[in-house]
This record gives sequence, C-alpha cells and structure tokens, in this order.
Amino acid sequence: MTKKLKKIDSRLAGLIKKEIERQKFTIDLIPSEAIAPNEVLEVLGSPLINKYSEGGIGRRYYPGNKYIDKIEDLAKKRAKEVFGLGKNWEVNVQLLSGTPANLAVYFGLCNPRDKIMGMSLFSGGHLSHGHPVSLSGKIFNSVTYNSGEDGYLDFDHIEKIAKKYKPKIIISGFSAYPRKVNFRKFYQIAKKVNAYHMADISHIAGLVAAGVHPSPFRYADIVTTTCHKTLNGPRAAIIFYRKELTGKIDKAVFPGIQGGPHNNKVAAIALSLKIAKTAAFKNTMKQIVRNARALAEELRKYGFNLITNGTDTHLMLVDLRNKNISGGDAEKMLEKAGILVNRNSIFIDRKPYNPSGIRPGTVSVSFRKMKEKEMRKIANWIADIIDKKRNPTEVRKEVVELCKKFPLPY
Ligand code: DSN
Repeated sequence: MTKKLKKIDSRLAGLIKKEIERQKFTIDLIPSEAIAPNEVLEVLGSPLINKYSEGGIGRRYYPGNKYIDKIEDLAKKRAKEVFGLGKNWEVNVQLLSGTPANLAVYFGLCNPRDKIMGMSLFSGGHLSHGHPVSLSGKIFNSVTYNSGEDGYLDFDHIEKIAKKYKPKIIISGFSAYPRKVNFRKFYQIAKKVNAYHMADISHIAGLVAAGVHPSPFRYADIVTTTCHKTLNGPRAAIIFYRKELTGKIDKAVFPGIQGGPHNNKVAAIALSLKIAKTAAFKNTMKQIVRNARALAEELRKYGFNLITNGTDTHLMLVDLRNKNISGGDAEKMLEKAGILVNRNSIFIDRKPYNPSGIRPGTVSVSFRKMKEKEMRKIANWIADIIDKKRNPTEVRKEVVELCKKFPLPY
C-alpha cells in the first residue's frame, strides 16, 4: 500500500493491511477462493475503471472507447481459445459476477414464470440455479433435482423430473459436487424435453481449461463461469453461448440486467486467460486435484465420512454426523486455528445456516505451492481439533509456521 493512501485514510489502510496479514497466515480451504496473481491485482486497480462503455465492441453509447474495444476483443478471443471453441460459439465477458451471469441467461432465454431446472441447494446446487430466495427462483418457476443418497448424480431421477416438468433450461454444474460431471447425459436429457442445457462451470473452469475435468462445450447450449475460482482471475464472469443465441444473451446482459461493464475486470479477465494457457497454470490445476485426493484420503484415515467416498475435483464434502459436531461448529473451531473451511449442506439437511457438513477444497493452498505432504499435515490438524479436541490456539502456531514456508505473492 502506498504512503499516500496511509496518509489520506489511515483507518482504511490499516484494515486492508490487517486483512492481507490474515490471508498470509491462514490456510484457506474454501474451494471457491483462490490467489489472484499480483498482475491481475494491478490491472484491477488500473485507471480503466474510470471509463464508461455501455454497449458492445464498436457500438458503445459513449465516446472514447477505442482501446476499451481492443481490450474487450482480446478477452473474448482468449476466452474462446482457452476452451478450444470455434466459430459456432460466442462469448460475453462483461458480467460482473456469477449470479448476474446466470440471471442474464434465464432473462435472455425465458419469459417470467417459465420453468428452469437445477440441482437443489442441499444436494450441492447454487442459489442462482432457482432457489426460492434468489431472483432466479422468484421470477422463474424453478424445479429441482437432488443427488442420489450415495451423493452421485442420479440421471434416472434427473430425466424423470425433466420429463414431468419440461423446463426451458436444465442447469448442470454445482457448488459442492466432488465428482466429474457427465455433461453428455445432461445434454441427452435436455434434448429429449426440448430444453436448453446450461453448464455452470464456475467451480471447475480452471480444471476444464487445463484438461483435468471433461469439457461441457460439446454438450451445452450455454456455459457460464466465474473467473475468480479455479480460473484464478478477477471477481467477474463469462457467458459462452451458441451462435444461434446471439442477440438474446448480449441484450439480456446489457441493457437487461447490467449497465456499464467494469473495464478493469474485462482487462483482468484477458490477463487471467493468458495465464490459464501457461504450463505453470496447467500444472497447478493437476496439483489441485492431486492435493484434493491426498486430503480426502487422509481425512478418511481419520474416520471422516466423505460424500461419494472421495473426490475427482478440487473439493470434497465431509459428512460430520459421525463426529457429533455440526458444520458450523467445526468451521468455528478450525477458524481459531487459522484453517478456513466453510460449512456446507449435505443431502439430509434442510437448514443451510448450520448444516451437517464441511466443504474443504485445495485451490488456494495449491496456488501457494503446497503439495500432498502439506495436505496430510492439514488433515492431521483437522482430526486433532475435531476428534481429539486439541486446543485450536495451539495448532494456530504450527499453521503460522507452515504459512511462512509457503508465502503469498503479496
Ligand atoms: N459462493 C460461491 C461458493 O462458495 O461456491 C458460489 O457463489
């Protein structure tokens, strides 16, 4: 932080410094959080934020967008390149975040009260996939499917619900699903009921880009993703859509639900997509999965029950019922030790505020260059705190020492 900032607002500067210190000495296992490179932070803090550019490339409602057009074009081209897309796909990079991206798709393709179908929150779906507290569930008529009791997607059940309700859009892609998603099956079901298939790959976009998770593009009409999870970019989102949907999606984004794009974010998307093509990024994606497997295996050795007994991705879902502790209490105890794991519903839950599970992930720790050995240590600390009731403040000191060995880039 600059001396000037400290001078004009020492209180804010102090709080930002404290948050940076907190990040430095915390093991972050929240699977939706990552560590954006310093260069992405630099672009986000650039004067691009000063420019208004409502509209699209070459058709803005403000003058002075010569360079902004080129930046947006770069982001769009790179988005298609990273996911290997040809001429039959279009892309919108103006989305402020994931929920607006999903709303724009529904708004573009549906009329109010049309049916959309996504996985229930309790099975690992997302609020913006039609939950009644979200606009997606208030404006549209939402129907949900659940995971099977073994935690896996149950395609017979999904097909049954799709045939019963005939939704306009079927949503695949989840916030808390630890296994690879079979996008082909979603596509086949969607086509049987004449629905669009929208894949929300926010959690796994980096894994897809690196070829570590199957790509949805062959089997989807629309793909949405945030940029700040495994993709490790700015807090923003992208919508990919088949060319025949041109017009509908862009108009839904602007003027439908957004005003001027945040050009600093668009530029940061362009940069993070360039980084996503590097060998280093791909290696990190592979390590995220290896680390998740190591953490999952070690937790199982300590008697933790994992939904589906493991993971293929960056996250796992731990059912804490046999440990006699709620997800909320586990979250609080681990936070005292400097280990951040967020509480999460499992399929038997109906109260999201204090559910029966936690959702550890390995994104942030892998960007920090931790490997399997460190995952085993972290599992050991989790077991010590939750099982053996070891004092978290004692563990905290060891956590700080580990964090010092794997410094953040800022
Ligand atoms: N909040 C994100 C997550 O944690 O999965 C999704 O929006």
